Amino acid sequence: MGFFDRKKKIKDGLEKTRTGFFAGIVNTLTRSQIDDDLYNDLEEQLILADVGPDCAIRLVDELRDQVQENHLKTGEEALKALREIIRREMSPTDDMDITGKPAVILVIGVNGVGKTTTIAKLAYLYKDLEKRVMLAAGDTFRAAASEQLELWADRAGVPIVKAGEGADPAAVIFDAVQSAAARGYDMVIADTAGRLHNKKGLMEELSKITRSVKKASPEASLEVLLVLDAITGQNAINQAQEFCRAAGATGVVLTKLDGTPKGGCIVGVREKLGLPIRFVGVGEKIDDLLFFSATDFSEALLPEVPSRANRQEEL
Ligand SMILES: Nc1nc2c(ncn2[C@@H]2O[C@H](COP(=O)(O)OP(=O)(O)O)[C@@H](O)[C@H]2O)c(=O)[nH]1
Ligand SMILES: [Mg+2]
Repeated sequence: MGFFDRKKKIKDGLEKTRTGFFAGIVNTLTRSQIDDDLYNDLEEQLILADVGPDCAIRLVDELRDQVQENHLKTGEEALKALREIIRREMSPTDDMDITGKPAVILVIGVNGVGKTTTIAKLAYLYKDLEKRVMLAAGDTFRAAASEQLELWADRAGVPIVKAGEGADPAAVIFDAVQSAAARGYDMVIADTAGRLHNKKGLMEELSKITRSVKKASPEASLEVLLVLDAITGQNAINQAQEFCRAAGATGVVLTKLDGTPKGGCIVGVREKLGLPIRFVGVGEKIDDLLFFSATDFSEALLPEVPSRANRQEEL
């Protein structure tokens, strides 16, 4: 995907969020004087945008500090400062580890959040980057889950390893990793069942899967991506905290951002879960997944006010 396509996708994907609460934030910042009322309004709007109460308070505190320290006078300056604070907040400190041979990505999360769809999108995205990708149908709880993934594998044009209903997910993933290693594939992306609400069961299942990945190929790297549904916002984050501690997730995929005005939860996710956001889902189609970029997203959430930007260009 080219630069302009990507920018457009981010903008379109965040349409509801951008034109909703975040437009209110931009308005508040650029229409009023910087005073206590403004900070109060801002805090309220950040909470409405589903950034989360703790995060909203901290963002506003930090903005207040910066306004004082840097003697910011205008709303535009405050807007720019807030954009930068949010960018920093969302920035991952490292890259995903896909250095292994193969690089294994295990996708976890509760039912309905978009795991299977996300796997198809990941396959499509990495295939486009010239990676040889194989899928593993590790959701063996329902036969329909493997069939759904197989349809997506066909669409993305990648092979899939699957087994019958009720098969051991660790065994399916073992087979996929072994076969990928033997055939020189770069990547294995594995589905899992979303039924594991029980912490102990989840932990055992996932550590078994982790062991079988290493057993299948000592050269393999492993990322565990936790998929969260942006429509459920802060609720999803609260539920995810336990789930993610138990599962040893290494990153987050936030899906369905296109379907909610409360996309502010992307800002709170990193802080609450202590995990970097790696990808963002912005639709149901196979190319509706974006690599997460803190810069692109902070700019899309809090765009410059056009009239002022134009005026500055004219000067
Ligand atoms: N609008 C939108 N829908 C999505 C997105 N990702 C997944 N979905 C939809 O969410 C539903 C559940 O997805 P699925 O992958 O089956 O979830 P799973 O149970 O976690 O595997 C499907 O109808 C998907 O089309 C997204 O980024 N945007
Ligand atoms: Mg599924």
